[in-house]
Amino acid sequence: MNLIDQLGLTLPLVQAPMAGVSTPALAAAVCNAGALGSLGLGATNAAGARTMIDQVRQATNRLFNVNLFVHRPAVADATREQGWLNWLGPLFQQFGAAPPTALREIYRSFLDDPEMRALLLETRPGVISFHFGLPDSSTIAALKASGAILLASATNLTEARLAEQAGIDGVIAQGIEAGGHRGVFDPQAPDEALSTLALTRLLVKNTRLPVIAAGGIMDGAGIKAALTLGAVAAQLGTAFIACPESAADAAYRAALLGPDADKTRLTRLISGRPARCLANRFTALVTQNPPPLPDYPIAFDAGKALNAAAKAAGESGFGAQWAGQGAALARAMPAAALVAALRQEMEA
Ligand code: FMN
Repeated sequence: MNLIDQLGLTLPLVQAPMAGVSTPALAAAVCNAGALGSLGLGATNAAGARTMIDQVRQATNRLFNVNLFVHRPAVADATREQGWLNWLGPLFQQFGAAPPTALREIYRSFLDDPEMRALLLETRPGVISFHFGLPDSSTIAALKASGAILLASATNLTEARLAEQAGIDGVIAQGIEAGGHRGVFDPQAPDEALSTLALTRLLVKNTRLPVIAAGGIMDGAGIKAALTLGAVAAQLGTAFIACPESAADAAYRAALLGPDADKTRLTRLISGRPARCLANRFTALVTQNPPPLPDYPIAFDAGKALNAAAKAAGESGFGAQWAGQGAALARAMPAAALVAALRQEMEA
């Protein structure tokens, strides 16, 4: 059976997991509309994940996807962290606030989270996807034995081959156009910055895995293009941010639907890892000669604190407003209506 039939989809569409933005209500609405809804569990702990999984199950009987961050666990470095806080200090002052006195690793990698592993084996979500890397072979074997279909993001052929060798069932070809964090396994390695088009084709031709194309796809025409390239489905993130079911705040929605949404930037400054964001005051700091950043997600602790201070002073330009290159095509409509519109566009 092919992956789409295994997933029980009536439309080759995955709503991207979006930690902090996707919600159980969004995932359930997408599942009930015939596509694959996803929960982003990367920035939560096992207790938070349990609640979210329960909420999806109360709202749909269909399969859904849960997503984990599998990055190299952060290494604390007090000198870098203090240097970064010192550099951000004047910005905090501008908003009448003081920077935090220390930074924390605000969430754990799945590599370092046995409670999350146990929760997944207990609650048995039907689909589990990985971002930033792969779990160890015993965890992959245990999750597969629990019945889960496993997916992993890849940004180049090497990462896709590692996923294939590890026994992953499908690969998400994440192009440079994509909103949010790049799934690169090693953020210090040179980045080929492959487009969704080139990457999808590379993975279709050079792996045996079903490929799900992701990055810059906003409508039925984009999904059809991905299928023409040989993908079995498309994964859309930015397209779902303006849905009322998402957790995006008012400023994020306004920026996404505003006149400058065609301007996005890939930056490490917000979290410590490369991620695509709407151009804003935070992404503009790159021209100010920033010092070395703390490890991901320790740097994100500072980024979130700066955004909170700015927001409290009425400035929304420091938000992590992740968005892909197609952001200006975003539509503000309920998720079920958006999935129906995508279906209609694909059939046109
Ligand atoms: N991918 C993940 O695997 N896990 C995440 O938690 C995650 N969070 C994201 C949050 C936002 C707001 C966005 C826009 C993307 C996120 N991504 C995440 C990346 C998506 O999986 C996907 O690669 C991307 O949305 C595709 O590009 P598009 O946004 O142009 O559709």
